[in-house]
Amino acid sequence: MNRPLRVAVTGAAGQIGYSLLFRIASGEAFGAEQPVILQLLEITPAMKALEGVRMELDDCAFPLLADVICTDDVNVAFKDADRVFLVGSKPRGKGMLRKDLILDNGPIFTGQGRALNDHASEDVRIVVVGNPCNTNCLIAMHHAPRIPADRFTAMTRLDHNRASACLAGRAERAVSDVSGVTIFGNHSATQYPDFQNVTIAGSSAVDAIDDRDYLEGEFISTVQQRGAAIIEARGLSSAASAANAAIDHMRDWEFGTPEGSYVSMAVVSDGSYGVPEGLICGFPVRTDGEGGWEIVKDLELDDFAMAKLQTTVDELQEEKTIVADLLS
Ligand code: NAX
Repeated sequence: MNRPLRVAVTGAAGQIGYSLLFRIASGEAFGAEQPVILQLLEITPAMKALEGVRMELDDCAFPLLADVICTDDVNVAFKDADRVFLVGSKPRGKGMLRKDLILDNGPIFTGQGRALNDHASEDVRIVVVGNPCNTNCLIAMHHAPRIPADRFTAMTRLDHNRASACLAGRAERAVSDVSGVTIFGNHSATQYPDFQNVTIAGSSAVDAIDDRDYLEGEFISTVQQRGAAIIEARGLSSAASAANAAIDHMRDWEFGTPEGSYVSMAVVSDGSYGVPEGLICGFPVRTDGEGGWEIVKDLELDDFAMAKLQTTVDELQEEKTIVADLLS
């Protein structure tokens, strides 16, 4: 057996946490041979609920779960952390725009960035889920100068999975037939789900679906608005699907994307596709299974796609301006 990985999860007593922890403990993110120690962070008033979650984890008797640490101290939660899911923050409520959250949630990531800087392991890998996840990731990264920028990522995988399911449904094919989806930009209603480089069962999605108006209109808006549609239907934001996407994100980072394929991750921009350097932006990303990743740079984006990309990048810049005080 390998040395246990220390996996920190913030907001562990929340609804995403409740779907996420059990799947990490069962080996779905880091493999069936990899023991884990869960280091769970909550705010003090939620510690009792977190204790209940720990009891349920105990009751599963997961063979890979070496220990569970529950704490309201960020320095304890991030001590020697190898993998980190930053989920804890306030979710978007009904009728609330994601952007309204920025001023509430941004400061959480200042403190957590510093604690990661001080305590996380050398090979730490971080995914930010809590919204607005791109900008929260930027804030955490800024406050953790010891940690290489490529260790910080934000989650656009839920949008990626939504887009894949949507295209498969429209083409009346299996989701496994769909490849080459990318969510460009911000995890928000401005994101650009690229369909131009998608293939469905080996054919271009544009040919397979043969309805450009649908692809440029309803497809994009359905993916962009899916989070709001879930809130409208459930009265709560996406939870099980978000946890599933977080598992997908970390698993693909851990084990590598298959030869020739890529997934959607928000990572620090190196200027690819004209996105200003330093922004945390959704890109097509290939991972090497050793912790490394690269942005796939050769996708063809026409004028329509580039205009959509510009809109979402403008929003990321705007969010960066809103949190300028937290980045100084
Ligand atoms: P919940 O309100 O159910 O859980 C959040 C938990 O975080 C709570 O238990 C709360 O006590 C805890 N928390 C708050 N501040 C904290 C802090 N400073 N340190 C540690 N814990 C803290 O929300 P949930 O539905 O689990 O959503 C969590 C976050 O994920 C929200 O910001 C939500 O908007 C975001 N989402 C992101 C998605 C993505 O694709 N990137 C999709 C799903 C989700 O909307």
